[in-house]
Amino acid sequence: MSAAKTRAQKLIDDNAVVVFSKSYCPYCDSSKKLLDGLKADYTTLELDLEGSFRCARLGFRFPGDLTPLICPQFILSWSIANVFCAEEGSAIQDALLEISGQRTVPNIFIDKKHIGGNSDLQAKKADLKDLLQGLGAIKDA
Ligand SMILES: N[C@@H](CCC(=O)N[C@@H](CS)C(=O)NCC(=O)O)C(=O)O
Repeated sequence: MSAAKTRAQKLIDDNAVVVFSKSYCPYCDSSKKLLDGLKADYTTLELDLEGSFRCARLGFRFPGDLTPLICPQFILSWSIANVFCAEEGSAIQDALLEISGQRTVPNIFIDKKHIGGNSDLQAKKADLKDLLQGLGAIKDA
């Protein structure tokens, strides 16, 4: 199993609710809004930010291609990080296709079961709170 597939599968296995997402994706936002509205305790992985480099000095996370503009002293580390990390997000997306048959985001799993994308989650709206409550995946008030 590839490292990306192992990572994706572990997230699915270890968390009641997982949303594989992209930070700019409006469908992902809708799904997260629905879950937030229910006070759901969920895990999200932003696939487009997986190739980024954490700028330790500033403590912020930037997309990899902006990092050298913001903290030039990290150019070398950035290059190395990109070599090792840039493909991670799309590798996870490929792995999700193998796991679920779906490549688009959001790609949502609840109780290790593949739910689908945003439209599939929205279609479950009426039953979602009960489902999450049963899994202990609602944050305490
Ligand atoms: N009908 C889907 C639409 C999802 C969709 O089109 N997502 C876009 C991102 S906003 C996507 O995954 N595009 C391909 C990609 O980013 O690789 C849903 O309800 O989730």
